[in-house]
Amino acid sequence: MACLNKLSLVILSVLVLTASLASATQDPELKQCRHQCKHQRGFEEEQRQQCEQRCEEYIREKKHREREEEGYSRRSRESREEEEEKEESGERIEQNNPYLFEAEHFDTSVRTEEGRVHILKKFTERSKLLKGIENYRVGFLEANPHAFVAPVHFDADVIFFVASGRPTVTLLREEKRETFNLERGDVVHIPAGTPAYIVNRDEREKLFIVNLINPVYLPGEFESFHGPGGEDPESFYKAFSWKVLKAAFKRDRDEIERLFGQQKRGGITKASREQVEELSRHAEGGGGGGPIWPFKGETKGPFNLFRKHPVSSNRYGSLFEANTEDCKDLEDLNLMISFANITKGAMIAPNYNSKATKMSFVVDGEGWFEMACPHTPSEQGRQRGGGSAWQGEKSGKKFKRITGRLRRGMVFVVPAGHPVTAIASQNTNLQILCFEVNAKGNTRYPLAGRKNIVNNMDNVAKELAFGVPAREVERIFKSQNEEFFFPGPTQQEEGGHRAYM
Ligand SMILES: *[C@@H]1O[C@H](CO)[C@@H](O)[C@H](O)[C@H]1NC(C)=O
Ligand SMILES: [Cu+2]
Repeated sequence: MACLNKLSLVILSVLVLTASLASATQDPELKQCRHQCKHQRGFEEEQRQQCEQRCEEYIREKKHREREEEGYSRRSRESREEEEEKEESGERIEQNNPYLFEAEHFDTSVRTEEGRVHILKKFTERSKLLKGIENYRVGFLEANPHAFVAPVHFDADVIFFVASGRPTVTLLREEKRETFNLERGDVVHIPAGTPAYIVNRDEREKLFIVNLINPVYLPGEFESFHGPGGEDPESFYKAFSWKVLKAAFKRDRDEIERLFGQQKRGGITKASREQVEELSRHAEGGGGGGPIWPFKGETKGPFNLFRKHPVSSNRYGSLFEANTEDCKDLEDLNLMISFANITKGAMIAPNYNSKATKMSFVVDGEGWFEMACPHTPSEQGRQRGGGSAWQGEKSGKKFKRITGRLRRGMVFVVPAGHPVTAIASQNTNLQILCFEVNAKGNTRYPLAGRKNIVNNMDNVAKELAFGVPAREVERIFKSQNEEFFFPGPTQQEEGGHRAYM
């Protein structure tokens, strides 16, 4: 008892002490808290572990609180009630769904008054099923008008997609400096180790950049390295000894100390109008000003996804795509980037990727997705519309329906071969950016609509596969004439039960 009291006292003082140190970067609080647990005199191993556990719980709680306050993950009361209702009715659709991620699955890597960076945790922390994309991370940067993102390099290849705002990105490549004035829809590759800085030259619009990160050293893990700067973000120059710095710069310690002691405002700060103008003046132009699509092979540098003709478009939506044949950077990274703009109330054709695994980021809007997954054991059939022949009672193989509501800021993963569809809500377009890895030679197979796989089958094969005359197969598979975007399910068609939206 006495021992427990002592333990909680220590923890309390650790927390109070560290709470005052709370700052933006990769949770110094947690580090500090753990450190103190480790070096607490008279702690047994077990007590130490308990202490560390409490640290983690505290940080988790703190993060949760921060996000709640921010309203980033705020759900309307209504949708929560719906969810509960669904749970009661036994359909626990969003639970144990290892493919869907929301605010609580992101870590904060930078947060200042001018902006923030959040990175999704390593995929394999969530589920072994995501091992195939272990070496990729997804994140986003949000920053105010005229915000400046401090010079940094990563031990990772980074792909930026500009969802809003007008960033000027400068890359320091060997002896050359390359500056690009980017706009919505621009995609740029920052090769591993390349120092880069960004300013949002828009006066009114927030900058929102979605990024894909491909670490080059530790699988699935990467670090940011700030050199030019001071104390916050801390400069890596300061890790060297004074005698080394003095020799390297040929200046005395005082001067060096002064230079690296100034900047304390954090990784994202505010620039003045003049500074923004100066930074963007010598730009080479962004993807918008670049070569006209389609450009082949040798092209490097930014390009704009929306300047290319959509690969599919009708009144129900548009699909933009850049693949490994369009651009050298994408070829090198074996990556495809696509953007689906699904009109409100519409849906994307159920389809699957032959080789590529897709990490989808909801840039705007609401809706839901459904995916067939053979990897998790199917629960006893389905409550609704039960006893469907699709479920194939007799075969051992069962597909589980993976589904989840989608909102701005959420991520979902679609592994290769998995049939999937997404549906926009009745109120807003659903806009999804997809990073598709292992993209070389990928084919997208539609499962419904004009070009679906069944239409392409021999009549005899249709009869054998379905056990009915080919005509009857065609009645179903030739009825939908649209190609890739269709009118979505409506509430009436849902057959009496409540629609998700
Ligand atoms: C998505 O489509 C709507 C029209 O349905 C359009 O107003 C909007 O600009 C499109 N968004 C993008 C990013 O292309
Ligand atoms: Cu699966």
